Amino acid sequence: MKVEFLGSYVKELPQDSIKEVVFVGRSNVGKSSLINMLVGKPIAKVSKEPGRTRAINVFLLEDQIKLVDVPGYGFAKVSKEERERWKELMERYFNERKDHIKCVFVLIDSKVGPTELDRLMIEWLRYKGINYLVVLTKSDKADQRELSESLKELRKMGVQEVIITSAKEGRGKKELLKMIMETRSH
Ligand SMILES: Nc1nc2c(ncn2[C@@H]2O[C@H](COP(=O)(O)OP(=O)(O)OP(=O)(O)O)[C@@H](O)[C@H]2O)c(=O)[nH]1
Ligand SMILES: [Mg+2]
Repeated sequence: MKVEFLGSYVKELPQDSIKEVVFVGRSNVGKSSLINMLVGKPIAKVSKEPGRTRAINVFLLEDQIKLVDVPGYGFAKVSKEERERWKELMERYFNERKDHIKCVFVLIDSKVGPTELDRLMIEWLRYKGINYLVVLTKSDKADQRELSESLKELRKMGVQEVIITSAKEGRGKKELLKMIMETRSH
């Protein structure tokens, strides 16, 4: 799979009109790992400590669609200023890139289930009218009961369609890639 690093953005945002899909979610939920699993190489930095990714990192897949890795939310040890900066960057990103964003993948830990911040994220995307899809991560770490519980919680929030993934085991790769590649031409 052809993949290319296009850049890291902390202030200025991309100006092109290439379609993109975005990976959002709690810090440490597995955004960068999932991108690496999908493209088959360690192109996005995976951190041992949460809250490391401070910039928006952009990758171009097959010369056609961009994968966007954004900084995670909900990391307790982040200062108030940092949180404000994150919020400002995200709002600007979604406002400026709205027309180019084909889908936002909202990553949620299979074992933990949706947190309050995930709820807010989904509410906000609905309010903005941005297309999104919930992706459960790290399924290898959750047992059947935990997985069902997470799915139940999501259904309560009105989320019916979910893709279950594990970056470690490659679960969900085909399904998600198919979705991304189908997205590119619309
Ligand atoms: N067991 C298991 N561990 C995973 C999986 N995906 C990610 N991890 C681990 O979870 C930790 C965080 O992964 P990242 O991919 O850096 O998470 P992130 O969401 O990009 O984190 P930030 O950039 O800090 O927001 C790392 O230690 C990964 O090795 C998975 O599918 N299974
Ligand atoms: Mg990351």
